[in-house]
Amino acid sequence: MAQVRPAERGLRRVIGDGGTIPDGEVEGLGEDDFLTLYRQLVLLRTYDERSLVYHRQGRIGTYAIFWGHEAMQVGSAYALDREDWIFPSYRESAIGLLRGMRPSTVLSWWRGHPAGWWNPLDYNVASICVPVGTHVSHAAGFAWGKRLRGERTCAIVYFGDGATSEGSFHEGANFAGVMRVPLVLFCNNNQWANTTPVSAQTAAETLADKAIGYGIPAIRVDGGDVLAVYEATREAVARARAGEGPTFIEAVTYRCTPHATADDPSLYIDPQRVEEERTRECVVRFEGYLRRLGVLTNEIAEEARAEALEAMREGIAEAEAEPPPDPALLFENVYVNPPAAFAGDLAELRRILASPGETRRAAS
Ligand SMILES: Cc1ncc(C[n+]2csc(CCOP(=O)(O)OP(=O)(O)O)c2C)c(N)n1
Ligand SMILES: [Mg+2]
Repeated sequence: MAQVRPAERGLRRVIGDGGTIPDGEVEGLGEDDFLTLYRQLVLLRTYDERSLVYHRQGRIGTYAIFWGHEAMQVGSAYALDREDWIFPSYRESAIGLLRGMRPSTVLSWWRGHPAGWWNPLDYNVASICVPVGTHVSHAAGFAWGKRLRGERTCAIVYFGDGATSEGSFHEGANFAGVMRVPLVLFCNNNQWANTTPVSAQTAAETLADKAIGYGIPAIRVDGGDVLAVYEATREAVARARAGEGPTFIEAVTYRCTPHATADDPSLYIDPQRVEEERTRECVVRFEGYLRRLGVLTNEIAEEARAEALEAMREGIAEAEAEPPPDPALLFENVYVNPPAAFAGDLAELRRILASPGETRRAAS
């Protein structure tokens, strides 16, 4: 019977604190892996910090900040093979960068521009899912299909603590459990769903407990520890490939930023808690680990940051150089035989876009 093993009720961790908690090791990881993980963390961190600036400069739209979530994304993605599939939520919007996607593509997505749509087959990364939790059942069905075809591929689906209250999460998890689907259910428990704390989200002791009801084994891990996340996901992937079915990973962290750029958490979050949590953020923790090992030098750290900044400069320039999209896109690919009214609506939209002053007058 599936269970959260007693040892898993606490959080797995590998990275110590440089003091009383000693550093652990992950079997099979060498210096090159460490530096790749480090560069990936810095790339995502830089993506996130620059995106906040671009938002404030009016260059991208509303943006879901993932500062502090990088270790969960990098550590888990590193445990996958290139052919494995990733189903991201809006919180993992830039995870495609770890598969070679250009920053301009993701920035275009946040600009609401069609250049931000990609062909999932190019990266084995599905579209970013904005509805909370609906992609859990998509991922379960997809991974089941892979199994039916006899492929060794597995899939990972990312979702938050709030998503575990959604019907589609439960449908997907139940289906995955019953059909022994090769799926990793990766829950980013950042302890907030918009303004709702996890204490008001569920009466369950842990989110991992929810998996047990579906016969899915669960692992609880420190979400700020990139190595512990990697190790947990590697185990889950091995189970999936061995035909043992899905695993639920509850990665626990704390959201130190607004939910998104449209949110003001000062209305509902204790700022002192946030300050404390920020001192334990995931990039600095991994840096400490690497420095204690003697693997990271100032030069490598500066080079990684400079490369990531350059990629972002190029990315925003490329995204802004895209010509405006054709408004006809709003009407295309919806119906095989579009209703007659669409033609008139599109003409009206073109007229409004051609004279924005008139739109403002009409709206006021
Ligand atoms: C089906 C659905 N309901 C509500 C929303 C509005 N909404 C967007 S994000 C969010 C909170 C989700 O929290 P969580 O699942 O913990 O993920 P996090 O944002 O913390 O990563 C809500 C309610 C939505 N996008 N989709
Ligand atoms: Mg959350």
